[in-house]
Amino acid sequence: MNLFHTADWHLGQLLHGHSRAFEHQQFLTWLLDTLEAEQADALLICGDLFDSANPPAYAWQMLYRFLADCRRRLPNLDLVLVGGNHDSPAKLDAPHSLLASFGITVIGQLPRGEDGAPDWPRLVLPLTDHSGAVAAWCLAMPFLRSADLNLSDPALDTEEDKLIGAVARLYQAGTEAMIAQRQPDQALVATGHAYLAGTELSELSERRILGGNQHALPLGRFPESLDYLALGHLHKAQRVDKAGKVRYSGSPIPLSLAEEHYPHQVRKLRIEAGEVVANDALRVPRAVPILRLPKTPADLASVLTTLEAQEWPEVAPERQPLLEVRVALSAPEPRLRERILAVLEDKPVRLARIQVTHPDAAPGETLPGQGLDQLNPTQVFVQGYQAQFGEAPAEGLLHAFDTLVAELEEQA
Ligand SMILES: [Mn+2]
Repeated sequence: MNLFHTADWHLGQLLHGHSRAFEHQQFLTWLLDTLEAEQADALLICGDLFDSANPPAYAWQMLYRFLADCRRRLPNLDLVLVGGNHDSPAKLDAPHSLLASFGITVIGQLPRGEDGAPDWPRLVLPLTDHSGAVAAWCLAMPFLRSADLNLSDPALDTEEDKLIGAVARLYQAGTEAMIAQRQPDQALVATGHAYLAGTELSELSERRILGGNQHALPLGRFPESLDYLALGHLHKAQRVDKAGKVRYSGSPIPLSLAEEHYPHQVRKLRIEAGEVVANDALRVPRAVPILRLPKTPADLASVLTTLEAQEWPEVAPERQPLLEVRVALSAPEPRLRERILAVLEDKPVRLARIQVTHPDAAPGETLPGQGLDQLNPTQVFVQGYQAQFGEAPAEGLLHAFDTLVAELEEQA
């Protein structure tokens, strides 16, 4: 069977105020064509379908249209969607019985039965090949919040970390539930949306989860009998173990400017006679370029010259590159944004972010023994200014700052 693994779509995302709807639609169109061309038998989407718990209506429409198109064009495709830390578990779950009637599995949140035990029949699914035979079993595990884990269970008292212990036990029990049903020559697959120890985080776009990095899940706590663990959460595609049986597919589009250089991909696995015999990356075509100019931060005058000299191909607004401008400032430049926007006016490019660096900045100066809670706003302002520009703020600026603070305090 041909099994596809993707995650972290983040439908509905805005990147510094710019809609990603066009890029997402291009990806979904490509994915649907690819699934059809590659004769996919199963698709696992491992969390963070949406960027927020309350996504805009168009993002829901995109997802549902994709699912409907999948059903129409690939009637036998097994579709498994699990929630991530960005998704609202309840909202993702709301249509689950409707979607189940179309053969689509959605698990927003770990389902439990009336006795409090995990609802294994919902969580453990057969995946079928083109002939309709079961080729693999899938444990459809969503992102696990501490509320989903029975942390008061005395069995966890022996664990060094209760969160890690509870997650490990769930995977163990789920894998046992799969093994109980497995026939010879059927593979064992699981999904997850989690942060595994020893993996590479991206700048700015992944929220810390499950109590933070101290709860990073060790690879060794996942059942060894799994043939593949399809993960979501990290946006950079990466394998976690040496053999490549545990992988993050990564996001299909860059979700921050810093992810521009990632090899955005979906994974395609070939499973034969209960074994993963091939596991390949299929690169997602980039619909919109991200440009970071200049390559290294320069002073404003030369940045403006660089931008002026740049040739921008004429394209429709939604295809225009997203631009990060990198400026090195040695003095305050209050009209920075206006001056950059003036050069870019009428050009087919979208300004996403201005990254300012201060080459003359003194290395982080905070007074010894003083935390933020021991300083008043003016002291913080003066220190921040000094750290950035190497001198005290001018009298007039300081006065303006004090006036602002006074106004705010009055309002409060
Ligand atoms: Mn994510």
